[in-house]
Parts: sequence; C-alpha cells; structure tokens
Amino acid sequence: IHGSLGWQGTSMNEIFGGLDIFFNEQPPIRRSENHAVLFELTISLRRPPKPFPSQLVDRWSEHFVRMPHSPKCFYTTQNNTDDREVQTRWEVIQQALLQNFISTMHLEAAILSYNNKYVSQWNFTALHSFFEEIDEEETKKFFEKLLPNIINLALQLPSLVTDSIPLLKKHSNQSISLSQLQVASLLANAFLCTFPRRNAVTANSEYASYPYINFNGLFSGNARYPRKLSVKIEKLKCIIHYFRRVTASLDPVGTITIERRSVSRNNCPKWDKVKCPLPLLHINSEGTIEDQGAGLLQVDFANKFLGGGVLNSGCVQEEIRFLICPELLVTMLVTEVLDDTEAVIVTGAERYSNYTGYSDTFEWAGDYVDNTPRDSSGRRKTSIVAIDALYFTHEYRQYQGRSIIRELNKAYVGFISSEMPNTQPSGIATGNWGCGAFRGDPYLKSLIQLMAAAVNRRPVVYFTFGDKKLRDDVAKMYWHLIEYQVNVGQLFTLLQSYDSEAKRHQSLYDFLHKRAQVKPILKYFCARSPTS
Ligand code: AR6
Repeated sequence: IHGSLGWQGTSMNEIFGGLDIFFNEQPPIRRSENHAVLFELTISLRRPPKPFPSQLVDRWSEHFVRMPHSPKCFYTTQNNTDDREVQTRWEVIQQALLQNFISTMHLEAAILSYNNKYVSQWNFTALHSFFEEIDEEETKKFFEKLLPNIINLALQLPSLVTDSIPLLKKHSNQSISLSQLQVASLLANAFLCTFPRRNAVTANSEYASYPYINFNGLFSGNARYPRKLSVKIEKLKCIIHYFRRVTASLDPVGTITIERRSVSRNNCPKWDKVKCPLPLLHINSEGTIEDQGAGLLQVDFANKFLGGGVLNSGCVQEEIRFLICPELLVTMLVTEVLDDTEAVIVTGAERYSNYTGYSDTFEWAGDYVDNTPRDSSGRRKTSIVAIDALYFTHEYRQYQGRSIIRELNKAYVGFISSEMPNTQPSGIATGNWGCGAFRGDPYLKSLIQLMAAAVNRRPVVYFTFGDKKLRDDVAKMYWHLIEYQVNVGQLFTLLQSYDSEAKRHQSLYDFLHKRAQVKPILKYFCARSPTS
C-alpha cells in the first residue's frame, strides 16, 4: 500500500513490465477494403504526406461524407433583383470567405450567407463575446493573420482531401487514416460551418444519427447565462489556439487513424464462464488519464454521439479531451451513433493545450507541446478509446443483470487490443467511467472495467480524480478478491446476485466482502501477472 504516494496496488513500473514507460505500437497503416487511407504511404515526417489519390474523386452518396466542395452540391441564392440563382455550394462559400474580415459580425454574415435557412435560428453571441474579452492586439492578429489562414486552410480542402471519406456506419468495422493537415483542413471547414446537410435537428434528417460537426453551436450563447458563456469562450480559446498551431509556418506532419469497432453480442464473452483472474491494478487518487496515461490505452468517457456537448455547452471529461486534442473532433464528422457493442479508437491525435478547472470552472491554460514519440506511420503513440456508458435515471438500474452485461460488453469491445499481434497489450488508463454526468456508481464500474480488462489480458491504471476514499475502498476490494482467487466469472455471478433484496441491507462492497470468501487460500503478497 502506497497511500502516502497517492496510489495503491501495483507500481507503474510493474504495469510497464519493469520499465519506466513503454509505448506499444499499432500495426503500420495499410490501405485495404476496410481501411481508407487518404494520403500516400511514404511518410517522411519532414513534410505532410501527399494526399491520395492525386486526382480529386467525389462520391456524393449516403456512404461518404458529403463534402462542401462537391460539384453535386448546389445552393440557391437570391440576388439583388430577387432572381434566384443556383450555384455550387463551394462557389458560394468561396465568394463569402474570400474577403478581408474586420469583425465577427462580418464573419457571421459570411457564414450565414451559405447557411441561409438558419439566419433566424443561429446566434453568434459567444463568438462576439470572445472578442470582447481578448485585447485589441490579439483581435488584430486574429483578423489580419489567423482568420485568413483558417480560411485558406478550409478552401484548400479539394486539393488536400482528394478522396471521398467513408462514413463509419453502425455495425461496421472500418478505419480511416488522415494526415494531421487533412484533419486541420476539415476542422477549418467545420469552424466555418461549411458542411452540407449537417445542421438539421429533425429526427428524420439524413445525419440525425451523427454528431454535429459545424461549429455554430459553439458560437452561440445567451448573455443571461454568463457562466455558460464564459465556458464557451474558454473552449474557443482552445480551438483558436489549435488553429494558430496548425497554421504556423510549419505544417503538421503526422497522421491519425480512426477505427470503428463493432463486435456482435454473440461474440462477447459469456461472462459467467470466464475463468481468467483479475488483472494488475494501479489505482491513484492523483493524476488524470491525459497527463499520466502515456503508453496506455486512454479511455474517453464518451457519449454515443461522439464528442458529446463539445460543440455546445458540455465541458466534462470527453469534451475537455476533445478541446485539448482538437483532432479528435474529426471523429464527429464520420462516426454514426455507437451501438451497445461498439467503440471507436483514435491513434495519433496530438495534444495542443493545457487547461485548469473542470466543467463550469474550465479554463484554457496555454500551449502544450506534445512530445509523444511517433510510430513508423507518423502517428503519435497515443491511443484513445471512446466508450459510452449507460445513463442511469434510476440508480438501482445499474445493478440489474442486463445493465451489468451491457457495460461489461461495451468495455470489453473498447479494450480489445489493436496493437501489434503477439505483444503483451498495453494497460488501460481509466477512471470513473459513466459515473459523473451519467450517474453511475464507481464502486461497480471499477469492477466492471477490471473484468473487461482481464479478458483482454490488460492491466488497469485507475484514476479516482482526487477521491482518496474511493481509491482505498476499491484497492481493498481488489486485494480481497485476489486473496480469495475470485475470477471474472465468479465475480460476475456475485454481482448478479446483488439483487434489490441484498441491496436494501448492505452496500455492494460489504456484500462482496462477505460473499467472496468461499474459497480461502494462501494470502497473495505480490500481484500476479494477468496471465498467470
Ligand atoms: N481523468 C480521470 N478522471 C476524470 C477526468 C480525467 N481527465 N475527468 C473527469 N474524471 P464524465 P460520464 C472523472 O462525467 O459520467 C460527457 O458529456 C470524474 O470523477 O465526463 O461517463 C460525454 O460526452 C468525473 O466525475 O463521464 C457524455 O455525454 C468522472 O470521471 C457524458 O459526459 C466521469 O466523467 C459521459 O458522462
């Protein structure tokens, strides 16, 4: 027990197999039927990889992202004499954006000129407030330099992203690799709200089952809610900082891969039959997934619509991660809502910002230089897995068999290793998944995640986010289960028997402490390897 150091369980050194830190690798990027690679696979890391193919291909269909520059995307404008004129959307966008902007009112008018339908619905209060807060010098720099650079990056889209981008649809196993520069161009378009068909809010609209991608929600606000407005201003600082970085003299040279993983329910473990022991656990009341998770698979406490409220008011774990690593936002362009046994893994996203606070107190805290090494395909060796927990309106529901199996399967799918075959997969950096906005019980969720990691032979590094009691209680429970050699299947059966009757009389951990004593064995003084 190393409570005085903030952690309990196994040391990080042991988690990394005796090393200070170790970065596992994903297999190199290869183009295939289910992996779209939008750049040439000659990675130099001196300049961004060249777009692939060399000639623009446009597929205007329900299987691909509908691009704003598609020649099949038309837009009807009204000229001064009230005549209707049909142009391509891209012509309208170019006309609107190729000018010298001097104020955000001016920018608002340009954005609305190609989003005419939303003139009366969108407001740009947060964007205007942002410039009221920053000083004159910064404002000048934005309009004279940064905004023209963002516009330039956006308008280069047809020459930077030359292939169609497949949508990562429900129940498919598919990956997309993009260069960081391509991601930046797509996000510059999102910032300028150019993506067609992505604004409707009705249930039967084409993209109803996709997250938002145009940034208009982030620009909107209500002066009557100053706290919410100031969080949006801090979010804008993160985004603007990202654009400052990616439009600086050196283009970003790396790449990222987004993988959608879907496993049928039948192929998930039969949890009562799983014989493997619990994995190694390092549990810490200090630190965060993003700060201490280097070399580990880092969990995003996601919404089934990836990104959650990042482009609106939400500002908890997932949103903050997307703000400090804005390349993650591109997942929102392509990923259909996640089903129960699906997850998304992003490899290579870079961190650009520091932050302080959380939720209402969140603030941008300046530049972050990400020194994570890159793999041979140009990706930062950072993998983040998005798994969405269930939202519990009624607390008791989470202890029901159906909910436990759902959460076990979700974590299991997310924790499957996509690292190099025949290597010991890296550990999982996680914490109170589903236990904040989604109101779950961390005492239960920590065990669920341990079980899902066990099946995938991965150690767990658990951050309790300042909660020392939780750290101590989970560690005590863990050692108890280890001492009595309770395996995953047995723990599952015990959890299933924690019914409403049992719940009335005792807490989950009291129940487990009593019930998990069936097979006393010699005390374990040291942690076992997860495979032993
Ligand atoms: N590292 C470790 N632990 C953290 C961190 C961090 N960086 N940040 C927060 N925690 P929450 P959920 C702890 O509420 O309940 C979003 O809108 C902290 O104890 O973000 O799964 C998504 O888009 C916190 O209370 O996750 C979804 O819509 C707990 O993790 C929804 O929230 C849970 O964080 C998901 O809600």
